[in-house]
Amino acid sequence: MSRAPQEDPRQDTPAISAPTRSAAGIPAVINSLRVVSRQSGAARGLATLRDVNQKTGFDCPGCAWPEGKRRHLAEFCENGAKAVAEEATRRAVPPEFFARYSVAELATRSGYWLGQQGRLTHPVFLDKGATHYVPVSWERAFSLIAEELAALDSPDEAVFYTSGRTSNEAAFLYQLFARKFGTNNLPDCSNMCHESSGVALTETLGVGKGSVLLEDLYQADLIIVAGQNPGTNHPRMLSALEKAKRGGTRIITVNPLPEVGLMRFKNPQKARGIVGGGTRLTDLFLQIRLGGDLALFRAWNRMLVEADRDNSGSVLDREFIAEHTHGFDAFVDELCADSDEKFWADVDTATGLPREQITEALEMIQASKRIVVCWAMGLTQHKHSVPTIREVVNFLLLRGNVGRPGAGVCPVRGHSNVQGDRTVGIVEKPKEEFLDALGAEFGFEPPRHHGYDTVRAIRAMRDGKVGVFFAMGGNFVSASPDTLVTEDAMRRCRLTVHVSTKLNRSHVVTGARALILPALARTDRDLSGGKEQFVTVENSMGMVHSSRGSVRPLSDQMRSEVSIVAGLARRVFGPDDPVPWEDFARDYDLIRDRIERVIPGFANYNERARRPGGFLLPHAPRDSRRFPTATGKANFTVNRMTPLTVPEGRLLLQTLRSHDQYNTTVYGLDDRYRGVRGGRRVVLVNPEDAQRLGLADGSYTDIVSEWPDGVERRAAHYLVVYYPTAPGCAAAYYPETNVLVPLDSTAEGSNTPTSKSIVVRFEPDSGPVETG
Ligand SMILES: Nc1nc2c(c(=O)[nH]1)N[C@H]1C(S)=C(S)[C@@H](COP(=O)(O)OP(=O)(O)OC[C@H]3O[C@@H](n4cnc5c(=O)[nH]c(N)nc54)[C@H](O)[C@@H]3O)O[C@H]1N2
Ligand SMILES: Nc1nc2c(c(=O)[nH]1)N[C@H]1C(S)=C(S)[C@@H](COP(=O)(O)OP(=O)(O)OC[C@H]3O[C@@H](n4cnc5c(=O)[nH]c(N)nc54)[C@H](O)[C@@H]3O)O[C@H]1N2
Ligand SMILES: [Mo]
Repeated sequence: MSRAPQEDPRQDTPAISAPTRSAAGIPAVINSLRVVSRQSGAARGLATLRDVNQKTGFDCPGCAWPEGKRRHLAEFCENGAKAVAEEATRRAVPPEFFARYSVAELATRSGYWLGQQGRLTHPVFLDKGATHYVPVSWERAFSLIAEELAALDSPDEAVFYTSGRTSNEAAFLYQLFARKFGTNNLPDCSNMCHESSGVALTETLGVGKGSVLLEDLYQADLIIVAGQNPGTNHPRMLSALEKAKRGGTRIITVNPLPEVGLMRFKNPQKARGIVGGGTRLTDLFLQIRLGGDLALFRAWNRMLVEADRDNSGSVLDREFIAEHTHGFDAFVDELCADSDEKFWADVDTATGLPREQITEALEMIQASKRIVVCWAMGLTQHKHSVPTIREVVNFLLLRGNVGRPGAGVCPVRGHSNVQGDRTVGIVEKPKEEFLDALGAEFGFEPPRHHGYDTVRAIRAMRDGKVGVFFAMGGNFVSASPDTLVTEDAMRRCRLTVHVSTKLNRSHVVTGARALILPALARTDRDLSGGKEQFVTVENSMGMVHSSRGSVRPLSDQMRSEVSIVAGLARRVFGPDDPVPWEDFARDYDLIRDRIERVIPGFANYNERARRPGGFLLPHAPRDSRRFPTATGKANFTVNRMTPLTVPEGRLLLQTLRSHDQYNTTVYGLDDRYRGVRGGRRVVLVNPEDAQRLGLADGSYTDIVSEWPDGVERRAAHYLVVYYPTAPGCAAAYYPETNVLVPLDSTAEGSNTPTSKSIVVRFEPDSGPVETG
């Protein structure tokens, strides 16, 4: 395969200082105001910030963390402010930009540079063999797509990807379009994100979503935060944890890294937070090895079962177990099968935790009537993620910690509407009842066979089985694993289409022909059909609420995602198609009426969406301890422990987010809390490991991933940073290190790439990569 041009990693020159001691506070305020005024001009930026997450404003395009009841004038969040500033920027990428830069030239630029150019303003087209994108009309763009779709041998040769910012209304129309076209090939970012949570929770509790509300966090006696860095990725969660703490909740943090925000937090909302030393959030920090969580939860579970035996049944919630669960005996039998010696030897290897800490945590657990477990990518992106999360459920079931106040599962979702997109049908493995309802509502027979998830889509593209790749948002090329394989896969398509707000690498590593279609974003005023429209989104806790943009779009050529799908559908299905696509684009209420008829839980959608704060979707385990599983009960599961063995001279690498990025969108080159400035190619290594491996602090190295398929995966020119991570583990930023994640290394049961556990070795810095 011929490689697409790439940036030269040597232009990246990070500087390192000590990690900070607390998160947020004044530096966070200053930093975000700087970003806001640089991007949008101070006045436009501040006016926009005022509207974030207000009852009449737009939903923050940052994370999916819910808003509290009493919203502050601007519930302040540094990274929310950055997300808004990037979106509401006045910088534009007009057609002249594409006349100036060839696609090959753009491919040598970093993702950061591409994103910083500003908002996409006009539809542009790259023809076969052409060197530059040229402006194209919307009608011509739709015709080009329709022609390529019509030329496919089967609808399954088209792939329709979605990223998680798309509104419920646009997502519902988009999946309708794909299914009417004849395919369930609807991979989404969830496949790389919380899929493991969805799979594990559906199997055990019957609903693949979290079971707690904000109130539950405040009422919990204990919150366990495992595999999550909220100080950077869900900053508003820290305010909730702080509030819980003030009410007496204790917090256990499980993480290979001592993430600053979780350790100590200064609330920028409050004078107390801004001055003073901040609140100590974490009561007990368990510095676990990567992938050790299954062993940890199994250890706690075994200890609880044993304590229950010793204390004549007073430790477990026997009544709950008898009435509401299934599989308890089989679970206990397997859990207690190994000798103490064997069991604890495995726990020691997998977790690396001192036994006293596990016991200390157990005491806190036993002293707590109400427990919530929160998690994110640290639990979902491993080979054993599904069993790990099932074991978390076992842990909660043992003491009845599901379906009552102050207790439950809290998978903290990423993209601001990734949960809503799933709810309204963005899923490659749809349920029969959903397809029945969709088909009945729109008078067609939806395809029944399952479609490709993200990894399977890449394989199919690589193998020449996909002609058209269409993306509703996102940055497929950079977000996906095995970058070189994915880039090659993308280039084998006949047509690649991106509905986007900002320029990214997926626009410059393309199929034979390519289109970029500029979409309105969350912050933009949407006047589709000549009237002001609003959309709805669902947060991480199942609240659906409205979002109304207020910023004037940079060009009248930008269209809403709803009207893009509607326009394309009319062109593809022709004037006689009975679905009223134009009406939908003129009045989003009509789409909500249809969602209400197809998807349970949306009764009076239009009315309730207009209520301040929106409405809560039903969740049977949370609401009434009903568990819509195959057994009709909450299922205990058997999850055997298989500690990962890393060969001598190798480390386990996790790929994670810096403080200055939103997934593949890089806001800046600093990771303030971790003491990294001005660059991103750093690898954080435990000093003892580094010395053993002969890696000097501040030296440069190549990272080579080991996977038994004979392919060399190398990330060149990384600065070694001695850092207090768990022994045997290393960390580096996504998406630059996605080259190291083998496509076929995925989680069992969810097929999520194992972005948090890659076996790597280090080799001398190999010099610059070819850039042509
Ligand atoms: N500002 C900002 N906000 C974001 C995003 C962003 O990029 N920027 N992305 C959004 C999205 S899509 C998502 S999914 C979320 C991601 O939110 P996070 O999951 O917090 O994101 P990561 O940076 O991947 O961090 C993973 C955390 O898990 C820890 N970890 C890794 N492996 C393990 C393990 O095996 N066990 C344990 N116990 N811990 C482990 C890491 O040390 C790190 O603290 O954030 C969302 N919000
Ligand atoms: N190695 C590694 N890989 C990972 C991860 C990891 O931790 N490690 N994390 C995974 C996770 S959790 C996720 S969620 C995925 C993220 O995968 P994606 O969701 O595909 O990636 P993003 O970087 O969020 O997409 C950014 C692009 O979306 C477009 N965009 C932004 N807002 C809008 C909008 O409102 N409408 C439209 N149409 N377009 C918009 C912009 O053009 C922007 O360039 O990456 C995954 N990949
Ligand atoms: Mo995500």
